[in-house]
Amino acid sequence: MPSEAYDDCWLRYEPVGDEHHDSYRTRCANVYASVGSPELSAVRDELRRGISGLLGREPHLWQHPPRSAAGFLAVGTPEEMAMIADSVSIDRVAALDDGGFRIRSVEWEGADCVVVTASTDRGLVYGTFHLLRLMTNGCPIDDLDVTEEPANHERVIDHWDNPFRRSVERGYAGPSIFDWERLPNLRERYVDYARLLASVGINGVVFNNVNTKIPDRASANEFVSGKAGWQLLTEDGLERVAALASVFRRYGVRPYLSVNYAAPMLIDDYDTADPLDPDVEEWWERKAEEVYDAIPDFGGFLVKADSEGQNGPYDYGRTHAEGANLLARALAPHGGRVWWRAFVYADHDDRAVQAYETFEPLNGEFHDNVTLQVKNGPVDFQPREPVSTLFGAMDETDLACELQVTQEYTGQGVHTCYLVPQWKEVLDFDTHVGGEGSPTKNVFSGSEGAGIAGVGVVGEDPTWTGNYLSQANLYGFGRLAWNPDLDTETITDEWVRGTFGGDPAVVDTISGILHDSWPATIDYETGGLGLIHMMYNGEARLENHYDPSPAAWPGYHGTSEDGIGIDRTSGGSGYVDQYYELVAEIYDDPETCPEELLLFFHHLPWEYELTDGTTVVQRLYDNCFSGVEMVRDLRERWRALADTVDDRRYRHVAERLDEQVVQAERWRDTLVAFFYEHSGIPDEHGRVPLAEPNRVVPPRED
Ligand code: GCV
Repeated sequence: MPSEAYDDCWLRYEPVGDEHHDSYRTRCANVYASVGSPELSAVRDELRRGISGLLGREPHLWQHPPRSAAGFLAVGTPEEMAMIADSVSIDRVAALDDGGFRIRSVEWEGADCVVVTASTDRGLVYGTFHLLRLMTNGCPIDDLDVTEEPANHERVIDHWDNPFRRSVERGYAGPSIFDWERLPNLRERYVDYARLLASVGINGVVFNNVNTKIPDRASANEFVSGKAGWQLLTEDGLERVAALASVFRRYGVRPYLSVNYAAPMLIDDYDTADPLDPDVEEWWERKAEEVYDAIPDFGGFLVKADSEGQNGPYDYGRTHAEGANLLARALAPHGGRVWWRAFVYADHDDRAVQAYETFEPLNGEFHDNVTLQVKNGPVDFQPREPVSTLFGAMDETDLACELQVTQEYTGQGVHTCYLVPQWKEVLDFDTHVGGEGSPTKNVFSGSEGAGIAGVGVVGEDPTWTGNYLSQANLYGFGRLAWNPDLDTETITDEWVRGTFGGDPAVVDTISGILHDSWPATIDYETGGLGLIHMMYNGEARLENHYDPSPAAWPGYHGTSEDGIGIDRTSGGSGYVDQYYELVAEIYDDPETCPEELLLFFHHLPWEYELTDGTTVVQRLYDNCFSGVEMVRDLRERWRALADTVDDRRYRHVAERLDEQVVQAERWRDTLVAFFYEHSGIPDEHGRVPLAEPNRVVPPRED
């Protein structure tokens, strides 16, 4: 454990086995690495740490090729290191995208070497982490010929951390790791966080919550008073941001801030923040200059506008494009970008239709340095939703896909719920924009201003994520943002080996647990047919999104005596028509709509027959029961690791799985009682209690 007693996650660098030890030692015990930039000092630090751990001996670091050694590792650009220019095609390296790298095993003047090269220093950071990952995973390195480039230009983590108060909205791993009171004093933990992010290719971090103004509602983890997010835009705030940025810069991670749309009023007492007001325009221009004077590599602003109580252009009767373009103009001279969130909804009967109705008419109206950031589904990070219709609708706008790494609706810091399979489903979904074979991932890869954003998960907890197994979600998010074509099995295997070592029984068991955890959660939290928001909401203080309470949100799942589900067909809310025609046709008909989304798109009678003849209500019962069985099984599988996983992590996960079983049973019992009460149809297998009140289940007090 590092000095501050928190986990190393997947960067444990445990000693490698005998199989590759000699070859790793020949090629990596001596390191000839370029010096100069902050990134290069990070490379050298990581090699020291990684190779010491893997080979049990600190490497020799050289500033010239170590001619006496039988082999060595060379890290640098061809321009700076002649030995590298001799070993790789310079043109090929020069053609790599920012962040891309090449790794080659070569013989140089009789020595067995590995070369890690790139056209940028950031690429050298990624290449170094990649090589260390290969060694961690026990891959041979005598014949390497790897070329990698990130598929997505921007790969950003959005913290919902409330500065100064150090609370984290929807965070389940303790207080924020960012200690703004003490900044510009730095902590070792910032370095280790930057290492974790860079090791999986993340290149941007938004330090503060999109809710920059504390909403009137005071929900569970955000009611401490104090300075607010917008105060980071002051001189004092920027000094602190600049200090934090200096750590992340070493790892190629650019800093961003969430800003409040009414910042001119909040900070400088302006009486308007109207995007068409020249004084407001000038204020933002000045502010952008101040920001870039303090932080030259600043990435840009993230904005939640006109949503859930945050200020926005609607306050002045302006559109979202007018609103975003104001900030874009201010940032453009500095190379900055506005990330404008599409999470806007109000009182529409069907919230799912609203983002499209708001933003599709603005397609083509945003400036080039605006990215529209769209949540993966049309509602809000539910265990399963269809893919947002906006991904098929904004061909003249740079888009980013927002995924939620923190498990707001999927069991928070307690439940094991591995989200990589969910994200793969989103990324591989065929939007049919431009014909068949147009997966979502193509919509935001390739273009300079597009990318992937993940809502952050880490906190001050020693585990970082509140549950050791949830670390896999942060890892998987980064790996998928880098390369959405990676398959789930590869990502899982890498994470387990880096985190728990290469014992085949451990790798198989933990990979299997992760693999089965998302389907289990869907089953016990929703019944598996596309229902959403079955959890507790209630009064704001208790809006915990954790406990089951289907009666609390009737409008979201359409439960009635005659059936269940929401009619979003052409004849219903019309949401389905926002998809491309071929997709719309499939979802519009209950006979062709995939079963897992059936009740998201259709309100169906309880006894509607599914393809295999089972009725809707019976399938809901069955899925709720099988979800719990699966969680029990996950717990048994974990228990089999009692003697192989270290005690601390074994007990931590075992306790959470015990609690997950209890919670899954609560979910099951609440949901099946609710289905029974409204349908009046008993479970064929007699498992559902026959009389339960229709009630809002209050959250547990503990
Ligand atoms: C940051 C949901 C969450 C809120 C979050 C919001 C958003 O409503 O419950 O906590 O606010 O999404 O994404 O802006």
